[in-house]
Amino acid sequence: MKLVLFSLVIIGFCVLIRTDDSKHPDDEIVFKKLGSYRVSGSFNVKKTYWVPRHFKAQWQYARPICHAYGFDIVSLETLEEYEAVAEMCEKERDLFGSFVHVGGVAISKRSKTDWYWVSSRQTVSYNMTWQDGQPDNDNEWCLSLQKDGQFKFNDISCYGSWEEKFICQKIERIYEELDK
Ligand SMILES: [Ca+2]
Repeated sequence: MKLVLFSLVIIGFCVLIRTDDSKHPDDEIVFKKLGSYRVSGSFNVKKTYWVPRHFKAQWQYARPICHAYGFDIVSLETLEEYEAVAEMCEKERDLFGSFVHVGGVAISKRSKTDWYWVSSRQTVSYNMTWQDGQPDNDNEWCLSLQKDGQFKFNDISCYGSWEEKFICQKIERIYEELDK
């Protein structure tokens, strides 16, 4: 009888530990593939885009999390790519809260007319589609897409911004094309 009780206590303890472990903040984040895009001007490079299914983070943590999973934070290099990704977000609208963070920052804190992508270090070279009244606040130097009607740009705080979904990217070569 004592042995049975002892075994039950041990089993209960193990179950308790397992339960605690599953709530650990380092639990693996599951990403959903948002879609893919063939890089214009290139016939053998495409990008795939990934969004955490259930996890949200402030802007400052998005890139390190992308890196931890073998991705980088998304860069929307051309108007065509922005439009393609905005359309992908639209199709998965329910995945997102009010915003989805992307990897753009202002070049200078004195001016918010020029922006660049942290993962490619390329300047944004097209007319960005901003939500009404954006960019606005002086302490907002990082980019997010705001889901308000369409997914359009809004400048947000890099540190202490809202916890939101974010888009990671992976650049892949299309080997089938290379073999032809
Ligand atoms: Ca803003």
